[in-house]
Amino acid sequence: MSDIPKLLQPIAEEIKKGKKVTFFNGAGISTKAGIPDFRSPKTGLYANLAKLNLPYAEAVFDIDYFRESPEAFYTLADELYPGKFAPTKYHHLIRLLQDKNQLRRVYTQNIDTLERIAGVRDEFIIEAHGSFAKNHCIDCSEEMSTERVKELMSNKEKNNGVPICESCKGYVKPDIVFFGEGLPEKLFETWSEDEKEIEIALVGGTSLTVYPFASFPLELHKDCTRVLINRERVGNFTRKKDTVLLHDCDEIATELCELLGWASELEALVKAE
Ligand code: CNA
Repeated sequence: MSDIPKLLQPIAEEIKKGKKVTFFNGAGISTKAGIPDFRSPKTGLYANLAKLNLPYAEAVFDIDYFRESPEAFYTLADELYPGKFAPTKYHHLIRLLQDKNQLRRVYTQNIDTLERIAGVRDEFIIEAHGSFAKNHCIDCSEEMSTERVKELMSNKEKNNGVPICESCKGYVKPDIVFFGEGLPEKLFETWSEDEKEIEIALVGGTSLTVYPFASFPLELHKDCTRVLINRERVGNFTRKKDTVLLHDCDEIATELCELLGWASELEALVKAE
C-alpha cells in the first residue's frame, strides 16, 4: 500500500489549522504538462540537445554563448514557448491554496509561466530565473513586445528566426536569467521579507543544483515544516520535521487535496482547462 496518505496526513493537519504554504518549484512540476526538465536521464532537455551542436549542454542558456550563437536558444525556445502547455494538478493545488487564503509565496525556477496560467496572482509569484513574459535587446536594452518576438521567431527565412533589435540590430532575448546573468532584485527583497515567516515549504520537482535558488529551501529555519516532493532524493531533507516524498508531484497534489477535502475542486480546475 502507498505510504503517501500516512506521510501527508500531518501536513494536511497543519494546513487545516490555517498555516500558510510556500512553494519552491523546479522543472519537474511541469513535466506532466509535457515540458521536459533539464536533468532527467533520457527525457531531460540536456539529454536531447545533440541536434543543436552545443559545446556543452548548459551553453544553450549561457549569455556569452548566446551572443555568439543565438540560434541554439531560439531552436529550444520554439519548443518551450508558453501557450502550448496547460498547468498540471500541482499548479492547480497552488491555485487552490491561494483561493483558500493559505498561500504565502511561490518561488519558481520555471520559465514556463504555468503558475500564472493556473490563475496564481502576480503578488504571490517570484520567477527567480525570469520568464518569457518580457524581452529586451542584449545590447541597448530596448524592449520588444512578445507578439513581435513570436512573429520574428516564426519567420525562419530572416535571421534564422532570431529576433533582432529594431533600434541597434542587437539580438533580442526573453528576460530569462541565463548563466552569467544576475537574478532579479525582487527575489532577494521578497526572500528577506519571507524567510523567517515560512511555516510550510513544499519543495517540488527540482534537483536543487542551481544556486542561489537551491540555498533558499536548504537553509530554511528549523521550525519550518519542509516537504520534498521529487522523483529522486536531493538536498538535505534529514531534519526531524522534514518529509520526503519520492513520488510524482501530481500524485501528491491529488492525495493532499483528497486529505483536505478539496478533491472535487481540484477536478473542477482540471476540467476547466
Ligand atoms: P532539473 O535539474 O531538470 O531537475 C528536475 C527534477 O525534477 C529532477 O530531480 C527530477 O527527478 C524531478 N522530476 C521530474 N519530473 C518530476 C515529476 N513529475 N514529479 C516529481 N519530480 C520530478 O530542474 P531544476 O528546476 O532543478 O533546475 C533548474 C533550472 C531548470 C531552472 O533554471 C529552470 O529555468 C530550468 N528549466 C525550466 C523548465 C520550465 O520552465 N518548465 C524546463 C526545463 C528547465
